[in-house]
Amino acid sequence: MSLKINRVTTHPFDGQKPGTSGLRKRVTVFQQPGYTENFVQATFDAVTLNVLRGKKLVIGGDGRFLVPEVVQIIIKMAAANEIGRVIVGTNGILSTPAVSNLVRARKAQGAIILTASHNPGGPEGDFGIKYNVENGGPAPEGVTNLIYECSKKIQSYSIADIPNVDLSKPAEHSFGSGFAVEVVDSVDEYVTCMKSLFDFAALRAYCSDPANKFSMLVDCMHGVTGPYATRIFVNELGNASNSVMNNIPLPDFGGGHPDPNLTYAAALVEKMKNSEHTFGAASDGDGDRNMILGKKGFFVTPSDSVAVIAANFAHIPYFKQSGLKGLARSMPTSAALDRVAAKLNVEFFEVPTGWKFFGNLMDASRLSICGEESFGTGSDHIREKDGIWAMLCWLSIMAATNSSVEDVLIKHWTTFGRNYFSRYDYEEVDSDKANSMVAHLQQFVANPALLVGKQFGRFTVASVDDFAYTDPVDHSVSLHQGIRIIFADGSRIIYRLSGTGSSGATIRVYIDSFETDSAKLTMDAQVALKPLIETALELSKLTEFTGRKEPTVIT
Ligand code: G16
Repeated sequence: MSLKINRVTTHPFDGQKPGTSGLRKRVTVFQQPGYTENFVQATFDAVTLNVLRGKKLVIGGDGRFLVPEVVQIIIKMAAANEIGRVIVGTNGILSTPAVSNLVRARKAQGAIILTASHNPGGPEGDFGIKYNVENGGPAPEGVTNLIYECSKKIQSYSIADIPNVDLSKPAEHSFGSGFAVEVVDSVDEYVTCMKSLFDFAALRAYCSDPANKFSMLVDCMHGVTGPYATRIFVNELGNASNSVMNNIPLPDFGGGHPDPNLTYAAALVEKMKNSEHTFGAASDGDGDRNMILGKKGFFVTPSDSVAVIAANFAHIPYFKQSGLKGLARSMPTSAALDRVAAKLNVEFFEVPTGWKFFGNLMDASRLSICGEESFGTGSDHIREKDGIWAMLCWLSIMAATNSSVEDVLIKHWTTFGRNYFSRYDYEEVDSDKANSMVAHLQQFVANPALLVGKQFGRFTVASVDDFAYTDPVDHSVSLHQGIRIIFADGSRIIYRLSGTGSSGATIRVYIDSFETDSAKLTMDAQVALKPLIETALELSKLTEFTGRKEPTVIT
């Protein structure tokens, strides 16, 4: 029996251009009649004909407001667009890493992820839709550009006349002759994957041995990771049930901002300061970001975290077996990882901001571990960054070396030197003002002689450019990925506009400075970087252009 398909007339909406990671807008924007359907149809138009027709599509969301309704819409539109099978998590919930894993484990041809990541949720918050390709990673720019082109030309969308599917428990639902919906447990396949990468028995022994005085606290920030963290850290590794906090996913994340950094995960930092927990961690709304803390809230920057994981790769069974193929970081991420790559003598890549840029390198077997300053760390086990994976890496290193987080990091700095790093975010700046500031900085790119050779305290400008990247695998070129002022000693100031905000512009200023003096390895980063931060603000005239005196977030 064939399904009844309705073809609904529509008109294009402005601005359906995917950003750094999918289309992210206010919930109220997605609630406009036809807005969500248009973007989903544009996605299918861009990819179904040659990729998805008759094949498998994974759908999962981070549990935020609007996910249940949009999952049902996508299922009906998938049926109408002749997709063969939809694999969806229970209640439509899957973390972003779990989606990536499912695509790969089940050999699906693509996925739609419903998340605005770390952006707040609820009726007044943000929503997002992102398309991932058959390697399990975010669609490359060629695909997202095509989706945008389709969104500008759309005249109608197709939706099947089928009832809402019961997503409350794992089951198989068939419709007509060629369409099925498979509801799967949201956590099972992901746990299987983690067990294949880490030695769970050794980790359980480490966590539960009183001699180690180990105690952990993971803040799920009411995002999607609650059920994953509880299953892994409590049920599998035997930690106390209160080792996981805010572990019930909520549509509005409990009114919080589910971004695991020192500002928005302040509750965890406070609890760590006032307790004897030896390991702290937080993850974001969709479970791909992570923050690592040691005793009393000792902070590990994401740039250091990926460098430490890479330097200790042999303590992680997956890498011990498969070896280390190569390392990579996004351009604004500190150069701590570069030093590890040089020491281990493995290939190293610097890519633009955006996890999608790592996928090609992994598919070409040239990349094992990568990370970004934006609290993203991951490996080629999947094609998304993976918060819980990063926590398990740290646990594995602590268990294998019987060291605290602080000891691991200080030993790393002593061996490699320390890259002091900080990022200043100015959120929801008026877009015209932000663009004027960028135009001002572009003068230096156009005419580097204005700055090159100039001295700012102990820093001499060596070069100025606007970062461009040529993918070593498919040779695609990505221009305008951030303005860099590079100093003679390798220190850097970088300016970028975020591609993940939902209103106005977010200006990001990144500061990276290398220190080898053993007496200066454990300074407060803000103190160590003060002169360079002041130079960054002076050169950009940020306050003059935007009126902002203080950043919204400092990491
Ligand atoms: C996304 C991307 C990351 C990127 C981050 C910040 O993360 O996947 O690769 O680093 O945004 O991007 P921007 O600086 O443009 O805001 P997520 O966790 O938001 O999906």
